[in-house]
Amino acid sequence: MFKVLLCIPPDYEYSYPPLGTASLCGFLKAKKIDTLQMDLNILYRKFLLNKIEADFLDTHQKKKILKQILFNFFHKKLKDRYYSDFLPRNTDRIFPFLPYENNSNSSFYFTERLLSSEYLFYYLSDIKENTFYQFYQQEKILDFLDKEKINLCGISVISPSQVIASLTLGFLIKKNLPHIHITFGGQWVTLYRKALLKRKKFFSCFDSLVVFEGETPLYRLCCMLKQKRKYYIKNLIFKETKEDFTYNHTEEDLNKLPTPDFDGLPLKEYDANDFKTITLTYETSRGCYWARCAYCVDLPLPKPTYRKKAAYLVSNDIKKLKKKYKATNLLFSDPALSPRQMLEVSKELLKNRIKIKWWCMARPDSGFKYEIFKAAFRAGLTHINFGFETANDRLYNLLSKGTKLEIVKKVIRDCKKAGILVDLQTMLGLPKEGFQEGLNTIEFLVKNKKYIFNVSFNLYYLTPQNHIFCQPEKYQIEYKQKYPFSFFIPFRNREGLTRKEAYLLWLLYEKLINKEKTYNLGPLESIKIPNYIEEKIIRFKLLEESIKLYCLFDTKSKKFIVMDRIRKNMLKLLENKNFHHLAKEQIDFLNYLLKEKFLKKTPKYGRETAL
Ligand code: B12
Ligand code: SF4
Repeated sequence: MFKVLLCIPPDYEYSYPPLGTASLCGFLKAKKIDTLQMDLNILYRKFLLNKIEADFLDTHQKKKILKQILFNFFHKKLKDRYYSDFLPRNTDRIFPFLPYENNSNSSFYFTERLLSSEYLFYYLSDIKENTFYQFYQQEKILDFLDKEKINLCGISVISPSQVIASLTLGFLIKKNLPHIHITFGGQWVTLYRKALLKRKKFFSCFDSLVVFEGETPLYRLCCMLKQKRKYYIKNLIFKETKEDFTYNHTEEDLNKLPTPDFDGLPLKEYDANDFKTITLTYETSRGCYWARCAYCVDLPLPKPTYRKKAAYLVSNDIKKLKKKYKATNLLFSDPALSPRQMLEVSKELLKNRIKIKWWCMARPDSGFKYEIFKAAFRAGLTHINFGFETANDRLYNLLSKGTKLEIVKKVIRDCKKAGILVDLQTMLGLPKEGFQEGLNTIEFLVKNKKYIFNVSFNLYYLTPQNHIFCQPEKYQIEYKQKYPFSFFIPFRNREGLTRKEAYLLWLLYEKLINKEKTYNLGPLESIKIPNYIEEKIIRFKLLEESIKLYCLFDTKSKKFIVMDRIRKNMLKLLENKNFHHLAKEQIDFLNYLLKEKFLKKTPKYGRETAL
């Protein structure tokens, strides 16, 4: 019997089950192909969690601090390894400005550099240094593949942070179980298909690549392997293939796609889920009905055709997902849910009395009316993440956003009025954005704060294959892509804000919005560390190195805070008499404590009490 294993390699985000392999799994199973699915990303996190020595912390708490521990570990250790230069450092002039906190061996930074270095293959098979290799060995992944008699192993590479782990796995399987066909697919493979075609050496980690959408090509690949012969399949690249399928690839008819199949994924272990919630990822459309924003990061050129699934089919799928997986929540991963689709899907959910909570991403489009939001709210829509970006009509025009500030205002008010939370994705440092325009954005956000639940800021970063990347002259930017696999491309905004100015504006917003918190702290003479707060040590061991982190642990509430290098200051700080004499780092730390609710406000006296 022909058997397929689809895996999600580390390192990726842990909040939601990714939809790519689930969609492929549903498709292959509907075609009677025996298919298994495995989330190695979640397993790798467990592998790392086991390296934390702190018996006073439970798994949930360890998960919460893993990122910070890894950050510290990679920041302080591994300074004299052969790959140390590829690890991002805080002193680097590029890394601190990237919108990712990951500074480890899965960071975008490390990935793009290692991929272009002579050490790549050495690292891939370096059991002493490659933590992914160590993980696969500990998990006995080869034994599993062998025991399950897998014929085709599909690796889903969504993000650059999964690339080194994917290549390591591919290399390992090809060396030890060469009869297994390995194929890589996913957004990363598609984005870098031209660069991959030039790296024939990489084919020692896989046999084929599937670019663009994967359902039909993967099924055809299974048929081809079963027949033991080779023929031309659209979207499928072998070592000898020359075509990159940019203008000649298949796209699926969404109405013909079966319900995604999440079997095999550890649904309870994704961070958006707990013992009461099961959140799944689901799409009602592919491509974007607008598809024109110059900075678009989600859908690189060439843009996929916009296709939506009929609302009654969406509702059938959701009914099945509720029944099979006890799904309580859904993330609609459509890059931008259209007003019409939102309304039609909501009507179907209401008609069929399907109770589920969902959230989605959308553009502030004039088509969104209060009535649509109201229907969607009744159908379970809890919040919308809007691509807001800026509060300037000039920039909306320049970037082909197809909206106006007046429309944005109305959309967010209607949304809030209907009971749906408004989340605004905002960018500062856009091409040609002036300082006054940045201020306008901040002013808009502050003035409209009662309608806005959350603002997510980004300093604009240049990514491959969008209109800004393809027309640097028009957008007055300068860049040089040093590494063929880079995702963030350092650039100069010739006519716009510098990174520093953009960052300053962001800080200004934080100060204005957190005004009370920042300035009303008052004297701190009353703060004493209560005796139930204990100082504890967390140890983390990896690659024969170890680090110690200090933490304050509240033995009553079981809350803790990792302090590390600010430990000494912290102790002094809590005894300090006057807040206004504190150094900036200390103020930041205090604000952090406030944010994390380690300090509770007592408004009556305008003072803070510890924990
Ligand atoms: C929803 C979404 C999210 C959600 C949920 C993610 C999740 N767990 O599901 C949230 C908001 C949490 C998120 C977060 C991030 N995301 Co995101 N996200 C998306 C988005 C919009 C949709 C993903 C989706 O569900 N697609 C639907 C599925 C069915 O499509 P698919 O995964 O592409 O799979 C198809 C094909 O690629 C292929 N395929 C996939 N795997 C395989 C495997 C094999 C073997 C084969 C043959 C084929 C194949 O077949 C599938 C079916 O056709 C995409 C953009 C997009 N349009 O896809 C970005 C995208 C995946 N995200 C991206 C990024 C960078 C991030 C972040 C890192 C961003 C950030 N600022 O932090 C974080 C992750 C944080 C982290 N620590 O890693 C990038 C990845 C970059 C790249 N191409 O290299 C994308 C592509 C957008 C982009 N271009 O920037 N994201
Ligand atoms: S609305 Fe979103 S997905 Fe559509 S083009 Fe604009 S940025 Fe891209």
